Amino acid sequence: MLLLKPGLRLYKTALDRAAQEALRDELRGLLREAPLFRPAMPRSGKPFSVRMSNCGPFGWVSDLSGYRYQARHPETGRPWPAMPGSLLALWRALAECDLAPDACLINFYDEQSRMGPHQDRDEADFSAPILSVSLGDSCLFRHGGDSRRDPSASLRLDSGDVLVFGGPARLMFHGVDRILPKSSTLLDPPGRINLTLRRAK
Ligand code: MD3
Ligand code: FE
Repeated sequence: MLLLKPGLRLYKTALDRAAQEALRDELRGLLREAPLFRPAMPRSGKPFSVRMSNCGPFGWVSDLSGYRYQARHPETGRPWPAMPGSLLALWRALAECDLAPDACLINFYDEQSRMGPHQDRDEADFSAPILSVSLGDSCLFRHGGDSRRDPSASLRLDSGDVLVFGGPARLMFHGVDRILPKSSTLLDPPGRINLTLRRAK
């Protein structure tokens, strides 16, 4: 484990190749039940370059009316599929939190996708950490401080890496500057999947 700064822990290759393949295969089935959708920015309606889905009791969605957690897929109207047991086990092993996660956002990035700097503050309680799992192509991840103006640093995240953001890192600004195309053979079609386990409610 690498402590990058207070509250920000990096577990390099927490998932080995076999565990990455097993999770990939589980996600394939899950995304048939809850297909990726393309969210839009509140007010402007500008589409995200990332596509999303969720699993667990609640899912994060964004549309013209705002950001929120809700229990159903915005396009199918069905409840989100259950969170895979392997993800719950990862949370129990690494999150250092007694509460279970009740939401898992699934982001899919193609070669062109980005995520601009933002804070995650739609959760009811910031005492629980957020745990992120990277699969597929590597990315350059940017993390800063609690203000948009604070200096930031860039970090390469590779398939199988897990990051835990808690305590003083829970409200830091972060984003994805770019995907490194063809850096992994895990996913077909190629791209990057990021899973973020959260305590939403
Ligand atoms: C730091 N996702 O879904 S994961 C997001 O790679 C998001 O898809 C990025 O930012 C991705 O909201 C980054 C790392 C991450 C996730 C949540 C955080 C970092 C965080 C919440 C608080 C602080
Ligand atoms: Fe985020």
